[in-house]
Order: sequence, then structure tokens, then C-alpha cells
Amino acid sequence: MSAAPVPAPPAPIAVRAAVLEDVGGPLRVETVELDPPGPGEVRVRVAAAGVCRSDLHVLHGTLPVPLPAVLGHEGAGIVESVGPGVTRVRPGDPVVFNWVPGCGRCHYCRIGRPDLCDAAFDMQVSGTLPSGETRFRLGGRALHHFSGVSCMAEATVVPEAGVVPIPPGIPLERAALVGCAVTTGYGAVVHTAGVRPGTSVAVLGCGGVGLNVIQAARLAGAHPIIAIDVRPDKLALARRFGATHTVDAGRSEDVITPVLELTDGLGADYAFEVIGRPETIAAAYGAVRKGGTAVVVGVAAPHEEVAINAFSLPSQSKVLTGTWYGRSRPDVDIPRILALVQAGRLDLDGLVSATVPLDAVGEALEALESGRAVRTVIRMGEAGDAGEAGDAAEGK
Ligand code: COD
Ligand code: ZN
Repeated sequence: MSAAPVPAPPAPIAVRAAVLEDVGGPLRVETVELDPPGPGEVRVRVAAAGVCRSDLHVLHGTLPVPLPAVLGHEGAGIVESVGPGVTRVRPGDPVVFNWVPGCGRCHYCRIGRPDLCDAAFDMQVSGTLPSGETRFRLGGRALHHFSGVSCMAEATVVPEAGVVPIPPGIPLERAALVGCAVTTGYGAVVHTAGVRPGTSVAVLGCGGVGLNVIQAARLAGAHPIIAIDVRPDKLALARRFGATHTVDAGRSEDVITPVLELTDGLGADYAFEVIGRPETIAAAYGAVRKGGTAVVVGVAAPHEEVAINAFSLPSQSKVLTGTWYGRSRPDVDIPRILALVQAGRLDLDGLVSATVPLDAVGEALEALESGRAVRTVIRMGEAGDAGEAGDAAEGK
């Protein structure tokens, strides 16, 4: 009598991926091994990845994560295979990546705050999947995952909760941006601040995320919407996304006085800091009226502190709060945002500065760093179509 044959374990596949070995770079595109998905995991053929400033923060070490790692946390693709126990998606499903995959079991998930999920946070810190394992290898060495996504690669393995299924037919090169920039900006306005029609909004920092704060504020009916940036080209873009007034912070460091002037001397009802610097966080707090709300979207380096006048806390009763991934519920928000895009209420096309192949990821990060690019989209598996990363918004 012979034992039943044991099926051979599925073989890893070879994929090209953007690998960061050390802080400071270089970020190299390498051919790496990718294991099949384990229990509760999904392998996704990546269609497109957006280049976000947080990837740049990892490169510079201001967002410390375990290295070496495959970067990328904003993207979309098609499910290729699923591991044991996966029920929410099937091979062939189009998905957007969710970089805060709530575990559904911790205190924060149970109270309806998956944005604060302990397991998702631990996963980001450990650079692994929730199992504690990694699925990428280079030359026999394990590579870490970034935010459980690592989508600057032709394919990746993520936890089941790290993908949100989306309706078929939506261009994945645009849906990719909903994985971070759009959901973060929209959520900051809709969930964290709860902006009401007719209220005033100031936005400090009009990059990929800040422009989405602006267009969500427009959607919420805010007026005025005051855009503040050091770059005139970003301010021009901000107007296209719904800003009614602009303040050039490159001309004067004092951005509070212009906000007061535009709000009858009161200050804005809401201010959003979308840069990640102590000075601009303090300016956002200073730019809101008594009882108003300042929302910090940007993440400063871990050692930095913000000075807030102690007397103002009780006497002006302002709310100073933060938002992580726009305090969103990605399963609900991502399909909702895509429906708004399809209805013409939110703009994704105007965010895209260029579309490039994976090999141009280094140039795309440089274009973001220099301020030339808003979002560069990396199209996997084929040549890009828009020349140099950092050109003006495509077709605009
Ligand atoms: N005053 C006004 N504007 C400024 C100033 C200043 N002193 N300094 C820079 N700016 C402008 C820049 O000109 C630019 O337009 C904008 O601020 C920043 O935009 P981007 O496009 O460079 O950056 P985004 O929009 O891609 O990202 C912004 C974040 C704040 C989200 C990001 O930098 C961040 O803090 N990331 C860490 C948080 C995190 O991990 N998030 C997870 C995924 S995003
Ligand atoms: Zn991001």
C-alpha cells in the first residue's frame, strides 16, 4: 500500500521589482523571486503603481521601514491566484491595493476604526505580511514588503484585506491613484473633518494628496477654498481642482495673515496640513478660527515636535487632529470614490504628470522630489507613453 502522492509546492515566479537596499538608494529594478500566496493571501499582477512622497520618505529614511524592501503602496492590478481560505476575491478580479488592511479583530477594527488597526501598523513596522513572513527574495535573501503592498513590481503578494475589488472596466492606471492619494485626501475632508457646505477651508501643500483634499472640499461644498503652496505651478493646478483663492508661500513665510484676510479676520473653519513639517502644522493650527479644526495629513520625521501655544488650547478651543489614510474604510470608500470619478465629480486625469515604465522609477522619484511631478504612474510590463517623468500634466 502506498501513501497518496503529496502535491509539489507551487513554484515561485520571477518578477521585476523596484528594490531599495539601503536608505539613500539607489532604487534598483531587479528580477526577484515571488512565492505563491500563503493562507489568506492573494497574488496580484500589478497593472500600475503611483509614485507617492511616502516612497520618497522611505528612500530618504524619514519614514523608517525595514530594508531591503520592494517599494510602492499605491496601485491597482488583477488578482492572479489566491491562497487557502481566501473568499473575497477570485483570480481575474480587478483590485486596488489597500495599504492599511484592517485585521477585523483588534480593538480598533472592532470599534470601526480600521485606519488605526494594530496588526496593520505592526505589519508596516515589521515589513512583513500579517503572517510575519515575506514572499519576495533576491539572490536567496528575503526582501521586506512596504506597507504590505510592494506594488512597484510586476506582481506582488498581499493579505486578502490588502485588496479592494472594483467594478470591471475602470482603467487601472487611474484606479491606482485611489489606493493612496485620492482616498487619503478625500477621507481627510469627508471623514476626519466632516467639512460642511459653505464652510471655509485652507489647504497647505498642493501635491498629489493636497489636490485631493481640495477637490473633496469642493465636492463637500466648501467656500472659500484657499490653496497654499511654495510653487506657483501647484497653485495653478490647485485652481483646476477647486481652489477659489491661492497663497504663494514662496513669497512670504506668513501664510496665516492671508487666510485671515480671506475669512473676515476669523480664520478658516478647517485647515489641512498636507506637507509633513512642524512649521506648516503650526501654521495650519494658526490659520483656523476659534473652535475650528486643523487636520494633519503629512507625517513629519519621528523625532520632530510641534510647538502650540498652551493658553490657546482652552481659550480658542481649536481641534488639532491627524488622519491616517484619511480615516477611511477602504472597502466602502474606494468603490465610492471610483463612482464619483465615473460621474465626473472627482478628477484623476489631472493628477497624472507622466506615465512611465518600471525602469524609470528612479527618475519618477526625482521628478516628485524636485516638485516637477504631481503623480507619475508606473505602467507595468510595457513602455510608458508620456516621455519624461515630471512633464506637465498629460494632455493639459
Ligand atoms: N509651504 C507650502 N507648501 C509646501 C511647503 C511649504 N513650506 N513645502 C512643500 N510644499 C508643497 C510642495 O510644493 C508640494 O506641492 C506639496 O507641498 C507636497 O506634495 P507632494 O506631491 O510632494 O507630496 P504628496 O502629496 O504625494 O504626499 C504628501 C504627504 C503629506 C501625504 C506625504 O509627504 C507624507 O507625509 N507621507 C508620510 C505619511 C504616510 O506614510 N502616508 C502613507 C502613504 S501617503
Ligand atoms: Zn502614499
